[in-house]
Amino acid sequence: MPATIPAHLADSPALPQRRLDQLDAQWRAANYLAAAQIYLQRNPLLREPLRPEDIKPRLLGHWGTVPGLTLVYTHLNRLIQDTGANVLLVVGPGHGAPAILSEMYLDGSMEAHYPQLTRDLAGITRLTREFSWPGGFPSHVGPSTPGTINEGGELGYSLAHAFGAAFDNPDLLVACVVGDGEAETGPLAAAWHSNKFLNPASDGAVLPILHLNGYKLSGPTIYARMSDEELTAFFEGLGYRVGIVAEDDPALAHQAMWRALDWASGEIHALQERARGGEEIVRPAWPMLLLRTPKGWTGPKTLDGKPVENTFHAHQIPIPDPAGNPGHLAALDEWLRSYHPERLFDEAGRPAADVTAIMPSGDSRIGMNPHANGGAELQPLKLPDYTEYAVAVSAPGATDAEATRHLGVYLRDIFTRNGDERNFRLVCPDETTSNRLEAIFEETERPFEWPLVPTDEYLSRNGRVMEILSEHTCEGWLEGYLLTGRHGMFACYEAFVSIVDSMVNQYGKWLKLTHEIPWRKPVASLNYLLTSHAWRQDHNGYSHQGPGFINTIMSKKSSVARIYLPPDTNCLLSVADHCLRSRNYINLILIGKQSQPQWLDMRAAQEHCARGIGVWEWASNDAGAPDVVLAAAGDVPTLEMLAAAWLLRRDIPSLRVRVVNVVDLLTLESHRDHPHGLDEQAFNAIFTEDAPVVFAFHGYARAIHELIYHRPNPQRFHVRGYNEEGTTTTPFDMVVANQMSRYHLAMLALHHASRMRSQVGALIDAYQERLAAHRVYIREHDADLPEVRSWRWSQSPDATDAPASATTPVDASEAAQPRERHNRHDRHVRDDPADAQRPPRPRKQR
Ligand SMILES: Cc1ncc(C[n+]2csc(CCOP(=O)(O)OP(=O)(O)O)c2C)c(N)n1
Ligand SMILES: [Mg+2]
Repeated sequence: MPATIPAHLADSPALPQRRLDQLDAQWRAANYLAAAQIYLQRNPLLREPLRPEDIKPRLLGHWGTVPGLTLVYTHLNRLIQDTGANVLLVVGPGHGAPAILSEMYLDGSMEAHYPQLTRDLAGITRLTREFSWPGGFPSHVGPSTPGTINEGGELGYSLAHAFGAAFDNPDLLVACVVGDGEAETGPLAAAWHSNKFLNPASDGAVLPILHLNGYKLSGPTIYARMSDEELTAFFEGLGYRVGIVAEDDPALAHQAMWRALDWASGEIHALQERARGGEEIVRPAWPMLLLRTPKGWTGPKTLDGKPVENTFHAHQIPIPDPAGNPGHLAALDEWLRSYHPERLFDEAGRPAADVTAIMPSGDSRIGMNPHANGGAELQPLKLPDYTEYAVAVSAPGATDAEATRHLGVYLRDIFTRNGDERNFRLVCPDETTSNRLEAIFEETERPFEWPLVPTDEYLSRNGRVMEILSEHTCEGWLEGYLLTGRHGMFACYEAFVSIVDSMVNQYGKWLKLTHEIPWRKPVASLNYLLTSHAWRQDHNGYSHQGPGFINTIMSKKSSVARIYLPPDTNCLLSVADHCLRSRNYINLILIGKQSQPQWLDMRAAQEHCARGIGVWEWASNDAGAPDVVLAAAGDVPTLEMLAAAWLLRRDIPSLRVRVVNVVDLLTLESHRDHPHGLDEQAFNAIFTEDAPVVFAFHGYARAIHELIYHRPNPQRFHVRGYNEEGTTTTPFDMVVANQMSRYHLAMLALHHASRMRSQVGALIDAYQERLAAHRVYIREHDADLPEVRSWRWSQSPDATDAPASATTPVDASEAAQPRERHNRHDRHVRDDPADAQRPPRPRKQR
């Protein structure tokens, strides 16, 4: 089998001229309509002479990529018509929306979704006018474009989306146009390796088409300047079989493209037949196409004496000023009429028979492919009863457990229950075992289609846990999987999920827009499970500490964003069940994988999670009127806050302390801004209107200030969170370094609880002394103080519990030195400049 299409072409029989002419008619009609969308606000078929007033006031759109995209689309239509292929098209250069809209207009897919876009003069007038027009169609392919799952604005994600769509869709052929500029991006570069994960027996096929039109926005592309030999070697090295279509004569290009698609389709079927017949195929060599056509092909060759076609000048608006420059108007007129619109549309403005002759019908049309509107296809997951996975908690803090290990068992059973449907996948950058989810591997494994060796673990040809050390690819796969109507979860180290910040920005926009498009049905939510989080990077240290993804998700539309910080295992199970049932959200779940005390039995966890926030009465002694509220969001903050409450109850029992726990972070926001936000009454019932609040937070403190800024007396919230202090150190030293330790929190509470101020000096000194002892101890023992390690919640700490200053004897002279050295971390709370600016406010009379 020759590697390239030109060699393969030589001995092919001639193609039928009539159908080639029809393909060309469709292609020219689509190109014409695309140019008309960019330029014309009236007179769309040039039935009158072109005048300046026909030109849109603002010329917004991308011409350069269009003719290549229409060539691909036209020929996929031919393939569908001839073979019945079930084709989903993913368009990387989505800025070429006019190409896609034109084709979908011509085959009636647009009219099926937007009834005003009739296939006649009125419809054409609307289509051309509404493109890049306020309230009309955006200039990029996106949620409002039928048949698409890829927002083409931010380049780089097409190929990962395409593979995500193909997983577990054995009958689907996903054709994916990759821009040669787009191919330079990191995410796209990693996604070529998706072929190592696509099983020819149980998955669909992806046909990548690298569109080498030579240029990006203002410069040449790397790939286009590589020779055919270099590109062939490169992609064969990646495991593909390479077909090349390289023509700038349209007649020859049609023949080459026709043959290229027949070749690729034949290769795909041959692979699938072998695999589906039971053969184990190692290194399945899927076909891909290199398509070399000029940028801005069939557009103006020159303008004002300078070349346009086949240069980057063709990228957007090849003729910039037809309304103001008569020479430009004439050039546009000549260009548009070169397609002969009078032959492509009849008197009534309907596409001519030849234009639509090679177009599929019904759901076979690319614009009508049901997989592109995945919500309409979505089957709910069969979820086990999560309460059966509960950790028994006889009393708060009595049991320790590793939350994700328990979740792993629950997820394993989700894989089992949905084994026939094959509609659930976990994506993860090489961390499933590290994240302690390995119970999943009792049911399924990690797929890999390249050679396996006997020492591999949990690797098979057909697993459902998608591991590649590319967060971009994980995210792209999952997005493609979800948007085609399936379910999944992305388990990731907290610090490194920020690699996909930009992708989740785009996904959030996609979801926000789909809420506004009636025909887009809700898809399963995008669920992140972030474990291995900032506070417990005991051996990885500072580089692995970064809780900023919370801020990323917080910035998303309230119709989309949900953030959960379950404090223990039973809460995690409840939250996970909720998220897997939900639709159209981005759910962020944050919890550590380490063994930690468990606070709530399942019934209490269910109630707590249903409310999202609550007073933990069992830890409070406020008698309805707290001197101070101690709030926490996150597992480590919850532990420290409970220990702080315990210290205060032990050491100053007359201080009235209320303990609040937040699972659903966005309950803190106003109900006016977020549907989960508490109303004033509910918020004040928890936090009061005026009591000082000490808040321990998993992430950056400012996130809490942002959420509560409009609540009564927001300056009474004293938040401690991750403050970019850390290293490879003990767990307790992390909270000390960031001033979120139990001692820091207790001192903050003492400082702000004005009723007790005269009595707290000695206690603050005692807590400072424990911090000094901590510093000495960890440097000597490489472990936390015994009093910290062995601390457990007890309902009534009393005098039998050793006083804070005496739990571990430390030589006072030893303690003094490090205190000097490390006071950067452990400044007395009263030295904190932020708090110095906020004197405690006088309490209101009740
Ligand atoms: C990640 C990203 N970076 C930059 C841009 C700005 N941009 C829009 S189009 C474009 C050039 C794209 O070139 P290519 O992929 O070759 O597409 P085509 O030539 O088909 O237009 C650039 C850089 C973008 N949309 N996305
Ligand atoms: Mg290009």
